[in-house]
Amino acid sequence: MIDAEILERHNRQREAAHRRDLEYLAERLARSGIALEVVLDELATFEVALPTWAMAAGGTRFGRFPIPGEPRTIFEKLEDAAVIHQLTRATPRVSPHFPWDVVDDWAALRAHAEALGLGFDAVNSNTFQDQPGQPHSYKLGSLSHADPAVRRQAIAHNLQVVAWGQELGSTALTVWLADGSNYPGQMHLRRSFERVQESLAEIYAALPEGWRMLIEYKPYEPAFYATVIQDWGSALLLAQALGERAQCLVDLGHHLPNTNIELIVARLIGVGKLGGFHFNDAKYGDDDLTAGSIKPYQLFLVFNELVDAAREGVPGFRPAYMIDQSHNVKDPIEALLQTVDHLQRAYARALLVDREALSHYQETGDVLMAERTLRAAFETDVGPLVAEVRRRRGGALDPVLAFRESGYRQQKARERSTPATAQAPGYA
Ligand code: LRH
Ligand code: MN
Ligand code: MN
Repeated sequence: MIDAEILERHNRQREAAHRRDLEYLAERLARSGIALEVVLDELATFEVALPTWAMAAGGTRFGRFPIPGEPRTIFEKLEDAAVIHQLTRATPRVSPHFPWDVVDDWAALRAHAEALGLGFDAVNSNTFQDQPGQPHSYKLGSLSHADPAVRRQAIAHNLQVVAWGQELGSTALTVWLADGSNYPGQMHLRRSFERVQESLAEIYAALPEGWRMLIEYKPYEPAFYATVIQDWGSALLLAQALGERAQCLVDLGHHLPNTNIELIVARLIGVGKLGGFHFNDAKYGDDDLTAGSIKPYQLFLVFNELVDAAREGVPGFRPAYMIDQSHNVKDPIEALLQTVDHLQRAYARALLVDREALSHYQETGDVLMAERTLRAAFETDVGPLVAEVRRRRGGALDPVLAFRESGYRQQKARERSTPATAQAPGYA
């Protein structure tokens, strides 16, 4: 991890300016009747899980550009995750993806994570690629496949992933399926959905006590004509058919352009089926860009729904916050540090919304003032709030700069000299 002295020096150099910025913000908030300490306390509760598959340089189907010092194993990915947690104090868990993450010694991995102060979030299964030595191919589907033998193999893999998750203390299984068809006629549209439901029911029935199943939808890719779990409606039907412990996972990149994602979030909260998020951002499709980099207002509006539900105390509301990104051109650690900051800013802004006023304007039909209430929160510079929460918890005032000052990547480039094998969607 990063030398404590480097981190202290980083914070010391910025402390005076930070204090002035924070005092100014505190004064501004006080004028609107908002107590700084209350917001800071709520902001400090925000945690988001890091995906193991985003720790090394990602790629597209056209190529991948490895960077020196990227992690090669789940052990090394945890080391990098620990640095992100050290600087942000907001990422205490990692979400593994199997079999991309290869583990021979579970006790050693558990001990390694514990020594680094990390735990594990939802485990992800992968039936969208064939694995060496497996008897059946997923080319034409997995849990939806017409051949029961393929479905059995895919179910067995999911059960295996749950067993591995138990080794790590995880309590959720995320299922995303590439199942679908590229051409009309290729797949029976109704039957394929029924088969997914039956297969998921077998996995659901075998979930250990206290586990949740998170069902992730996506409109297209790699199935370009029809995807079996293509939208939140399909995911919701499955979650409702399976039972209370099955919920929907919203990956922000898994919507067609202009979809109102905050409305979907509100609908899912309304029926107790918002299971969690894969945070990222997109301009066109499943772009897996840094959360908040393209549509920061949308991210804020999503958090606005989350804060609204939390304030109201909606029963059973406890979405799992996770990141799902691919870092093709940024250093993955820096991109993730930036992502966590963006997420915290969106959350902080949502915490500043004057909900009483908003509700009044909604009830009285004052459209302009209702919108203005949201924008007032969105336009507040919450940088000092987010920095202060990090500082109080022992993190960095400016995580990206602290990371650069530490020379961590250069040191890893010396230590991790053999290249990593790429494991992420999109390329061989
Ligand atoms: C599919 C997806 C899903 C996978 C991950 C690698 O596009 O979002 O979450 O598990 O990418
Ligand atoms: Mn995802
Ligand atoms: Mn995706």
